[in-house]
Amino acid sequence: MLDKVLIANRGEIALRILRACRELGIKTVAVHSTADNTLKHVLLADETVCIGPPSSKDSYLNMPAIIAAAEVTDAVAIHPGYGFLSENADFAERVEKSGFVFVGPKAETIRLMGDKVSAIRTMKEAGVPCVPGSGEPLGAETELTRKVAKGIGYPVIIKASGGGGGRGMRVVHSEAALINAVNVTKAEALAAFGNDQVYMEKFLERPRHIEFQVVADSHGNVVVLGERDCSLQRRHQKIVEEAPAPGISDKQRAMMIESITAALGRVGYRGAGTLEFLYEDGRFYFIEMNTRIQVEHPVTEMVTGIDLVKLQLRIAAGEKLPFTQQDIEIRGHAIECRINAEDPKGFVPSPGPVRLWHPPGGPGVRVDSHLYTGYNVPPYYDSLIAKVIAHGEDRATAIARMRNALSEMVVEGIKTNAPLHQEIFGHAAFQQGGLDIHYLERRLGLK
Ligand code: MV4
Repeated sequence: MLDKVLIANRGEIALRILRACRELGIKTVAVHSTADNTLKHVLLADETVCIGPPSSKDSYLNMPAIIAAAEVTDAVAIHPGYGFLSENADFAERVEKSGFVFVGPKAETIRLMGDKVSAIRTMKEAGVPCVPGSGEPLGAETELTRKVAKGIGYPVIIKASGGGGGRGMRVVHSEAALINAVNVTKAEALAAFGNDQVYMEKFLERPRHIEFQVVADSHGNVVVLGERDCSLQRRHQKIVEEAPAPGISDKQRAMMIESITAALGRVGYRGAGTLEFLYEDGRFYFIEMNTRIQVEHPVTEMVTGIDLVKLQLRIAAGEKLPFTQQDIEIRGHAIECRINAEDPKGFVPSPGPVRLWHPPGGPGVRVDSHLYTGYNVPPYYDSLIAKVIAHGEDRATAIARMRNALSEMVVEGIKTNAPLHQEIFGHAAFQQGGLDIHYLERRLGLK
């Protein structure tokens, strides 16, 4: 097993990684900004290194500072968590060239999936269903671009190949607007990602967002751990996630697992990863792949009984997966609420001192949080302060447990979005399941 791991992140995921390390007998190094010396995992870590001022670009995104911290502490591996440098292929490469293990895929795989055109090509070639689209970058010949759009049928969406997660996209409803939209998206993509490649897809109007969790070891074994429905979101920020996705049949899941396994075997995938799909009218369409552990990984852990972060560390240490696809069983249903430090009216961040923190509990309830009474939520980073996860034998039980959990949770001193969650769970539409990605924004707009 790895001797010592440097945790290149903060907040709840840094604590989650620290706990996994402890279980495996791995020593821990916490790196943190000057605003974060009272973070719970920093207080618990075996060693700590301050890597810079509060601004992320000078601390959690500061590659030389992080690699230097690994050098002075004799860490053998770096876990990037999510966000920050987790999907930065140059960072993964520098980590490995400096002699450390990057807890994640090879740099070349991160690069392949970071380029959306090459990710889609890879999946399509292996038989993973993709959105009807250009299949390649749009060239300078406007006549051809018009022809491609006509073939797909309007509305279409223009996406930056270097984008993802909702950045660098533009919907086009008519041929009259097409070429200008392509040019504007290209210009924006060049400015934002240093890459002006764009591609075209059919725009799906009311899809759900369903993603498949995968794990693969460095010996060629790939296992798919089912799917999550993450459709409840606002401005590309997920709010509620659940597993399994309501209404997906075992047969359909099995077909998806087969093609995904083939695709990841072909690219020699290693580590944990997520394939994102849009799901509309009973069909899946691949859109992009994330090569990191995700915020919502606990719902998959609850229904499979597998600790994904420990597994990431085992894979990084060169171990084989301790199970096969046939061993995987989806047990019951799990739902996660992201609790953010923000005013539920207007979604304005609400940092500051936590006067009182009472996490919820009870059967099937899990709380992933770095909060403690007296902790001060800094204003510099994202506002996620806790994830409340409820598991039950079926979806109704998971919802009932989540409503109990939310009602007994106490956070004083800062505002949170818990009231928004309570409201969502009280709605018949949510209880029915299968809402599309625009549901929450439609509802918030109506109010
Ligand atoms: C789409 C789409 C409709 N049709 N692609 C946004 C985030 C990025 N991962 C892909 N996104 C979308 N791609 C086609 N062809 C609608 C979205 C989209 C979306 C997707 C998932 C979750 C939330 C979303 C919110 C708005 C738009």
